[in-house]
Amino acid sequence: MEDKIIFITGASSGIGWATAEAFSKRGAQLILCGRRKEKLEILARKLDVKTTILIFDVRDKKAVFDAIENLPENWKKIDILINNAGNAHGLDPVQTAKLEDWDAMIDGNVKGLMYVTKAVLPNMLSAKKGHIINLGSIAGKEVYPNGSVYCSSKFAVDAFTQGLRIDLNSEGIRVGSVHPGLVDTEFSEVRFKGDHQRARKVYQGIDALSANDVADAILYMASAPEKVNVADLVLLPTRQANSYVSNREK
Ligand code: 8X3
Repeated sequence: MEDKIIFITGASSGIGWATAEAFSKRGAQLILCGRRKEKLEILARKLDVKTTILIFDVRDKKAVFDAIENLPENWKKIDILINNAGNAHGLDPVQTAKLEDWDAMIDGNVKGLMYVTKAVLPNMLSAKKGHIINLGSIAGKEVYPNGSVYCSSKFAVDAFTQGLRIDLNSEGIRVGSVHPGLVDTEFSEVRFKGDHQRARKVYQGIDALSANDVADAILYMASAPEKVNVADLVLLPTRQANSYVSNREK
């Protein structure tokens, strides 16, 4: 990973933060992207490698393209794009869910991921190499109650990943996705809008994955030999069989 340039969205917390740490330990140079400047600055100070920070919300198309087009020349040759930014907002049936929650999920998890990909691609195309790793979810493999729109967003990530892999097949660019099950991060705090008790309950007795576990999987995908593309990786806590079946400690 030495001297490779890695572009990570949603780097200010959770899986994005852990991924930045994991790649920094391998000597990679990091473009840390997110909405929270102070958090990214704290992360950058912690890491012992060259970093640059880009502040944008992936939902803001103009901000995404401006930030990436204006990267300094020495940061433009991105080797690996890790499309991590994304969130769940609410866990509600269609009939009572809030439209603004739907917009946030579709605009961020789907359109945002597509914008960032489209903006980074020209540099990879001219280099005739690159690697794009998308953060999907088991929510993109099976639909669960009250998750219709979050699951839709992650099904879309899965479909986009597959389509992108087909489109870029002749370009020497690897495309894959990792689909985690329960990962103990801020994810549920955001989904339940700060209802801490409800959020903690999600991870009780399940020995959930940590952000570091997912970062390790991403590092594995990125470190595989050039001829190997880890196309689709589902990562679950051992106690979780799928979205419905888990063996929670009582
Ligand atoms: C996060 C996993 O099962 O909470 O994407 O939707 S789940």
